[in-house]
Amino acid sequence: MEQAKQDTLMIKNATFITSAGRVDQFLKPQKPTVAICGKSNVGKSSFINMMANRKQLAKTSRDPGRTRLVNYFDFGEFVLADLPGYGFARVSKTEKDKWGKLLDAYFKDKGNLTHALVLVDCRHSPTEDDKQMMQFLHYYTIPFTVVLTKADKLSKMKLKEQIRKIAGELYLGVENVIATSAESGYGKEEVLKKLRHVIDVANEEEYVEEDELEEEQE
Ligand SMILES: Nc1nc2c(ncn2[C@@H]2O[C@H](COP(=O)(O)OP(=O)(O)OP(=O)(O)O)[C@@H](O)[C@H]2O)c(=O)[nH]1
Ligand SMILES: [Mg+2]
Repeated sequence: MEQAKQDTLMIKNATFITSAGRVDQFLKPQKPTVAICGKSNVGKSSFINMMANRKQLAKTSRDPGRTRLVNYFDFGEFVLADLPGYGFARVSKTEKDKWGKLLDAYFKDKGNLTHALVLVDCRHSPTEDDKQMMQFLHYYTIPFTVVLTKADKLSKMKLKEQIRKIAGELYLGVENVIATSAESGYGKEEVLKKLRHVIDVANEEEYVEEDELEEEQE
């Protein structure tokens, strides 16, 4: 009998794989890959640590713009790619262009990239950079979910209001916006459920492609 499908994802032993600072260093993971994107200092590394249940898997800092590489992590059923943060005012134009090119190249050759989580601070409206990021994802047809960070900074009431407001500003339904807190672990379950679904869909698509290939060969 077929085993009942789990409705949530279990993350047991998340480990760091490698960093890539150049296009020729990008990995081509066999597993479904989930990219984490967001402004510098929004809480990407903290979010990754929360999901992994490890304090220091991804380096966090008070000094924004630290992560300038694509950092890959093995999360068991999927690979997580931590993308360099954008929108940091204090970096030079050349540096910004470099990041833009790196991100562009990353999405263009998307391989097994099946979903992106775009992190946005729950206290603020999405910036122009955030919106551009989402246009990028639309352009490369990469489905995404908006993950609001630092939910512990707002009251329950205010948070609910912000979820509606931010979803509206991005023309998204509220079901595509998940509020989280790396401090308290709030929202982690909801993200795990979303990822469970995303990974199941990616794996099913892969089976379909394999079946089609077999039919062609017959
Ligand atoms: N209160 C609160 N603070 C948070 C949360 N998540 C992150 N922070 C803080 O926000 C700051 C930035 O967090 P990081 O996780 O390093 O952010 P990042 O997006 O990885 O930053 P870069 O890699 O520099 O782009 C740190 O001081 C964190 O402690 C959260 O859920 N709640
Ligand atoms: Mg970081």
